[in-house]
Amino acid sequence: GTTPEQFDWKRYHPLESIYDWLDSLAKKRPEVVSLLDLGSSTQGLPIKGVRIAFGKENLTSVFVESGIHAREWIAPATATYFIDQLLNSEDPVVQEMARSHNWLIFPSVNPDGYRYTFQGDRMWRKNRALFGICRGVDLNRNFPFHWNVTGASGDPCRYDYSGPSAGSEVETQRIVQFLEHNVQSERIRTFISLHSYSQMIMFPYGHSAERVENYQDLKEIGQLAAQRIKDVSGRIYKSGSIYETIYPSSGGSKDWAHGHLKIPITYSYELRGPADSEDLFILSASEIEPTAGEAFAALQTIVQEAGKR
Ligand code: ING
Ligand code: ZN
Repeated sequence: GTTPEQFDWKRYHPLESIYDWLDSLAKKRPEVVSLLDLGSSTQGLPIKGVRIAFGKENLTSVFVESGIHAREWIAPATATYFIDQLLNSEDPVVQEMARSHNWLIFPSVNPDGYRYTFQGDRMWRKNRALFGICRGVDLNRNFPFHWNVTGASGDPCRYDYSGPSAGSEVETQRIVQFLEHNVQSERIRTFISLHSYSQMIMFPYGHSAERVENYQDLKEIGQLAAQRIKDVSGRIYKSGSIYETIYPSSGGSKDWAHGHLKIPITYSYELRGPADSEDLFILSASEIEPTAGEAFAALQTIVQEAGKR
């Protein structure tokens, strides 16, 4: 592992290094950064994040959930990059954005799975809950909103197992409880989840073709965010609803955040995968900075545009 001083975006870091880095930020800048812990995972690991608040009152908050799928290593790397930019960027536009919102950022909401990709199977996706001879619930199929209606499996041996019941998993419950308790008090208006790979910026729903009430806004903001990425790096990201852009899938965190919690601005990123490789989840570490950089540029667009509507 690395010490917090050595933490960087030139390699992928194991869970302990990410958590040590979060701890150190809260210690170094206690007036701005507070450490959050959603509680323990199935296997007893903490689900840590940070709250970044520069002190102004009555701001709205942006919530970032990352690493729900263990093998998508670029997601926690990107979430930590967001944290670093918000705290340390010298760009006045970024500083202004950082100070005009509060930020709740959780780099690895599936810590058991993430740890297992470093110690056991690099291609593990789900959590590590045990079901007879197989393990793991796909936490992005487990949220209690139109649960298990499409694009999810009832078989614990499959990669998209939705779980024994809606919201059955400890990790899902931790996220649900935190958001239910804090959505009003923190004025959470924006919810972002980070995945890989496919180069997409998607909004709800995944469970059906039904259009959300602010479909037009989400579509336009998504297109502007994709255009921003094209301007920054030349990469082409597609934008649209989950259902129409990637595939039908139910029980995702974002369907719940929008449909149940009524958080208006909700996006999932599918970040970069390698151009050609057998394993599209294995993105070279040299691509962390460009991938996270373009994602952060798109986040600026989302936050700015959301503020206008
Ligand atoms: N893709 C996502 C998945 O869970 C997705 C797509 C995102 C579905 C958000 C629903 C909500 O399958 C990957 N690559 O994980
Ligand atoms: Zn994913």
